[in-house]
Amino acid sequence: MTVLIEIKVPDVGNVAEIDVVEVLIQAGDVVALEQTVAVLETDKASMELPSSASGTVQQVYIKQGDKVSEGSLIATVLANVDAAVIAAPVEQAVAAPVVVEEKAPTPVPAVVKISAPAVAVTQTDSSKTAHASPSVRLFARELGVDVSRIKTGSGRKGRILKDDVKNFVKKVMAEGIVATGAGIPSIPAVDFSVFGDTEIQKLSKIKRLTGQNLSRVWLNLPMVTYHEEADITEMEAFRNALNTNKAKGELKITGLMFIIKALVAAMQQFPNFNASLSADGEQLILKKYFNIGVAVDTPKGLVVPVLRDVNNKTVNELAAEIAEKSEKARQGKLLPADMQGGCMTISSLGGIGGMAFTPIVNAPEVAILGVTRAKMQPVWDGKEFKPRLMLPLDLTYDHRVIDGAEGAKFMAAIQYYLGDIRRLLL
Ligand code: CAO
Repeated sequence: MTVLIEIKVPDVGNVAEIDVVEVLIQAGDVVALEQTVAVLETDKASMELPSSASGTVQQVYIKQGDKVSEGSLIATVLANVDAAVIAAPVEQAVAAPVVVEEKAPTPVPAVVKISAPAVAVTQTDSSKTAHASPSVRLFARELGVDVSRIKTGSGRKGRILKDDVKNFVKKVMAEGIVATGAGIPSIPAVDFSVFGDTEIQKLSKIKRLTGQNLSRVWLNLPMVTYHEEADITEMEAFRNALNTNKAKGELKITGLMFIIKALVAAMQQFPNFNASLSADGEQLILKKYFNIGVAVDTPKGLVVPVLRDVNNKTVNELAAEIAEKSEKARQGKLLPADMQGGCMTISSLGGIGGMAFTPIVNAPEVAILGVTRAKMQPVWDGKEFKPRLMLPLDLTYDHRVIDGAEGAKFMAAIQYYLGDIRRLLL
């Protein structure tokens, strides 16, 4: 025997007007018991209206945007009594809907705030028009997601499903981490054209990658920069003598080659500088090889070719290798392998100028040596001022690995070797 069952709006507690947010059935559809047939919403609550029988929808009496009240007819379902399971007497075929309390906007969960700054975490009015069921809305609210920001869902007719909310969060987290490093608030966008003419230039790939890497290091490493000067008067005299004796076309020696040698000698004395922290921060990996990265300025941005086994190379060999690699770098011909395996990096701005700066560690290395322009200065020797060529040095280190005293001693060692480069032979 078949019976016609009426699905009506149940008692939702003295509410005169209930909005029909969504109608999920149409005449001819086969519905199952408890299947959601419509989504209704009041000022305070949102509910999925379940079917009180299984059978074929004969007629639907509402459409999206309608206003209904308790007892309004939603649809009729033709049910076979033998086969159908009827949840309530036909007269009151209005099984209690799942009511989801519409609370005040969910407070921002801390985890979402940290990892996904770009997500609007407050419930906005526009979210009410999003095509999602109350349970999905509730789920989204719990994650601090404004469902209206999910443009289309993967459900029927673009309906937003739980998986769509999850995917949205994953995407925003990934973007947030890349863009801002650790979920810190991003810099607001400004329309500069309001203030005058502007031109948009795309960042080079090197600049974009360097930027991401530097932000990552900046956010992960507690860094300290220690400044010192080395007296390179004698070293400079030796270097000039070397260069004067060079034949035309032979590579000139710059101070950088001696600085690299002095740095490696100091690293041999202080092995913690030739190390990396394990990813979990629990162990120090000490390296037995001495590869030094040299920051090279190129038209497309900063690159760091690595000079290998510097401890076994002569100053002339280093000069040739730096010339070759910096040329390759400027022509954009360095291979990834040329830039891997560094133990410490030198960033020398001495050819340009400067008094001091704070270089950023090229992690997972634990320290970087910055160099700026050497200058003749009056230096007090205990009896009188003498003109000395002083080279400013800046040592930035990862304070989780290197403590202040060790940093100062390491710098003193570099100073010592540069003060008299014959000490490098000892
Ligand atoms: N004090 C005084 N003079 C210096 C000096 C210093 N600290 N360092 C270099 N000079 C002089 C050199 O002796 C050379 O003089 P001459 O022309 O009279 O021979 C001149 O400056 C140019 O040197 P250079 O920079 O070409 O050579 P270098 O060996 O010192 O450096 C390289 C090579 C590849 C490191 C450099 O060319 C370079 O690219 N530096 C930029 C690195 C950089 O951008 N760092 C910033 C990183 S943080 O954003």
